[in-house]
Parts: sequence; C-alpha cells; structure tokens
Amino acid sequence: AVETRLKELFNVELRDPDTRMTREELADAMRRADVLVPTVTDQIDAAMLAQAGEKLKLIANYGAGVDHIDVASARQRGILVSNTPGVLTDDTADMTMALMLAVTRKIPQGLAQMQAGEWAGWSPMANLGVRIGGKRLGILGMGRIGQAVARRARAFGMQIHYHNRKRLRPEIEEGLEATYWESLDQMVARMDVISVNCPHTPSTFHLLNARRLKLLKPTAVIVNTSRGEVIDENALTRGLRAGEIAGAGLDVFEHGHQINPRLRELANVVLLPHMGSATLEGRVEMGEKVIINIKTFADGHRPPDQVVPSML
Ligand code: 8YV
Repeated sequence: AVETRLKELFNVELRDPDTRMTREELADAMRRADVLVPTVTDQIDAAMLAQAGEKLKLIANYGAGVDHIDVASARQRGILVSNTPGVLTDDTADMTMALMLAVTRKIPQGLAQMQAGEWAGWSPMANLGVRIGGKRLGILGMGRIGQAVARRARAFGMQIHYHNRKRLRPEIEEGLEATYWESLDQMVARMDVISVNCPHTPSTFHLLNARRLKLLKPTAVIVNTSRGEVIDENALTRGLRAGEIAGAGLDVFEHGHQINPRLRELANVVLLPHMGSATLEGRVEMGEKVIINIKTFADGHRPPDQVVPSML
C-alpha cells in the first residue's frame, strides 16, 4: 500500500527492501535523488553526505532512530532530515515486555524442551523463573517508548524508576508513578530489571559500560530494544558469563547484525533480530509518515517530523 501510494505521488526508484545497499549504490542514489528514504542499515555519515548531489534536499528516514545519519553534516549541506516517531512506540514497548518475560520466565527453555520432545510431565521445581510483579524496573531513557514501557510494566505490578537527561514534568511522573534517579549509578545498583530505551547519541554511547555493569545486582536482568551501542556488549557478555548479571533480553547489538558469538552460547540470554517495531501495522504507519514528510516538503513546508541536531 505504501509503495503504491509513493508511486502515485512521486517519481520513485524502489530498492529491494530486503537487500542491503552497498556504499556505492547508496552514494549513487544520493547523487541522483531529490529525496532519499533510508533505513537503519544505511550509514549516511559525513563521507557519504559529501557525495550527495545538488538535488538532494531531504532524507526522509524510514524509522525513528537517526543515529545512522550524520544530522549535523546534513544540515551544513542544507539537507533536511525527518523520521517516523510515535508509530512504533507501542510495538517496541510490547517487545520490551515480551523480552523481559521471555528471560525471567524462561520461555525459550520451555519451548526448546517441547520441541525436543523432552517434556516428561509437570514437576514442581521445573523451569522456575522469577516473578516480575513487585520488582523494580529501571528505565534508561524516558521518552515516548520508555513511558510506554512504564505503563505496561505498571500493569504487571512493577515499581517504575527512571533515569533521563531531563526529569519529566511532575504531572507526567505522577501519572506513571515513576521515581526519578538523577544518578544513573545509584539507579543501576538498585534495580531488578533495567530497560534501555534511550537513543544512541554521543552522550549515550556505552552508558552501560563495564564499570556501571559491575554495579548491577547479580540477580538483575537487562533488556535492550533501543540501540546496542548504549551497552558495552563485550562487558555485558563477560558479566553474563561470570554470573554477575542474571540475564539479558536483547533485540539490538553494538555492531548491527555482527553479534558477539559468545552471547549466542549463553543460556541466560534471549536474542532477537531487531524486530521490536516489526508489525505489519507499524511498518505501514511508518511508510505513511514518510509520505507525509515528503509531501509536506514537496509542497514547500517543513516536514512535520524534521530532526534537527539540537534535538539529539
Ligand atoms: C526500525 C528502529 O525498524 O525506528 C527505529 O529506530 O530501530 C527500527 O525498529 C528501523 O529503524 C527501520 O529503519
């Protein structure tokens, strides 16, 4: 539906959405197009932007996160950047809860037993997990997705804590029954579950570094549906292997799809291939947002979801 609408409105050159563009192909598109619609797998860094043609005026990203785009360099070249916020909030928050429950309630282990035909019947001590109700959830990054996670986790009976570069307005904080921690170190040390929901920016890179990961309780679980770069993946892997961290549910990784192979060997982690926003409804709504951004721009106005460097 999105492709059809795009073709009705514009002169479109469609890439195969399941094939990654090479840097050469991307550079070629940047030289020829007025508007580019990249995804998270297209690295649009300063070197790539230097190859942009005179015509390129808008990068209408198909996705919310724009850490793969050098927004400041684009601005210097007079190229606007837009994204698709809001429409993937609920799906990503749902997946956060799914990962949290998968790790704490050992869903993959149960599934593996069933698929292997190994289940010999119910027994009281088999497959014991940990209850999330009553536990402390520390949300790192309380934007749209963090708040959607907070609402869901409240419904599961969790106590909500958060760290954010800016404290929420009191009425929002009260509505979420959330406790603010100015010190990330202090929050990390007291939580049962940590959910990473902040974007990847220079100031969030390795926010959960080796030193901070050491502060976690050995019973703590980490869930990341945001960006892998926020966690030092090697340090996390070491901590999980050493039993210093009880478990992790990861939808994103520090080096894209190049996952630390040791992570795959661990029983206490659940790994997913970046599918937090992967619903049919969400993908269509993302496409609709892209179209609105391009159409508004083509009509001579600022795209409604323009991203400027000061927002990052
Ligand atoms: C998207 C995401 O599917 O929107 C984001 O930031 O991480 C994903 O869930 C992806 O970005 C598509 O480009």
